[in-house]
Amino acid sequence: MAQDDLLMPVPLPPLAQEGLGESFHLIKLWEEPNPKATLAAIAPGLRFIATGVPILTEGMSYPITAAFLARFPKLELVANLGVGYDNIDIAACAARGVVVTNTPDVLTEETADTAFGLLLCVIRQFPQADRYLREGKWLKTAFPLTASLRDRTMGIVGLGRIGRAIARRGEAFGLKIAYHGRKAQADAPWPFYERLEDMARACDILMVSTPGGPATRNLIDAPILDALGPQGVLINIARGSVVDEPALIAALREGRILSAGLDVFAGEPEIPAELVAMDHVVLLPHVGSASHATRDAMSALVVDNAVAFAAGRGPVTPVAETPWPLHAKAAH
Ligand code: 8YV
Repeated sequence: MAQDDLLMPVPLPPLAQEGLGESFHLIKLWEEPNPKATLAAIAPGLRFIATGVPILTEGMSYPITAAFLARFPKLELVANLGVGYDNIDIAACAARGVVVTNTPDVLTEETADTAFGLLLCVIRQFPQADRYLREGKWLKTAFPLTASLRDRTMGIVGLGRIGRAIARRGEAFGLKIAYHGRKAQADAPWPFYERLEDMARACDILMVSTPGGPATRNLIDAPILDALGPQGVLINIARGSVVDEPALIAALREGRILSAGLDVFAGEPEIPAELVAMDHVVLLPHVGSASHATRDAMSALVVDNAVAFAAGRGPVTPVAETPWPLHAKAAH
């Protein structure tokens, strides 16, 4: 039997390519000699797409916009590698009866580890201390004393799966925890702040672990940073779009907050030169989930979603906006 086409607009990890290649006729758009002609040829009948946020795409970016979706009248599934799916116009998918899946859970602990590692690096200046040693400066004098994690309160912006995993780590390190989000969560033992500014004022670490997209764009702006204050530290492992980057740069330059640890940036992989020039911040190249084990698990989940869906068993991890089976097209 002929295999169904599955379009991969951008390169996913090898394991995802191999796994999908076993069950589908995989169309790797970046390898096509004439991608435009390929898209035109497959568009009328295409049912399945597997994609990911630009981080893995070697400079390529292929957002799944409403205009892009409109080209595929028979599309049923967009399987996304990543828990975040702000690379996909989710409202357009929902309106068209297209199911979107993501890769939750399998990356929760890895990303929480990254967040906590970044926090420790920012507060205790470990990357700076490493540079200091390599530059031979220790031979002259000891590395300067740093800020401390002791007696701090961490405010978590977005208490989802990753936010909770970070909160657990925070408790193990003796931090006080608070959180802000759309609503209080009955089973969360930590103080809830309805107003982000109030939480920023009450804490000295702001940990951003909220989804990206229009609803959270520039949520962390100048007033929030000022509320966080001169001893305050901002950690962002979510999406660059959540932080007003020029406002953050100004706050860092003027000492209105102490420091920042950033794994994500508004225009990544391009980073504002002002940030790169600052020695008191810690910058990571979007490595939140970037271990072999976790990326393998994410790849396997993308494959499981596409294979189960195409076999009529339904997606494994559909996103909230396109629930299964309520949402999907009548055919499934
Ligand atoms: C990955 C991520 O970097 O899951 C996410 O939302 O940002 C990270 O896990 C990304 O998904 C890789 O495409």
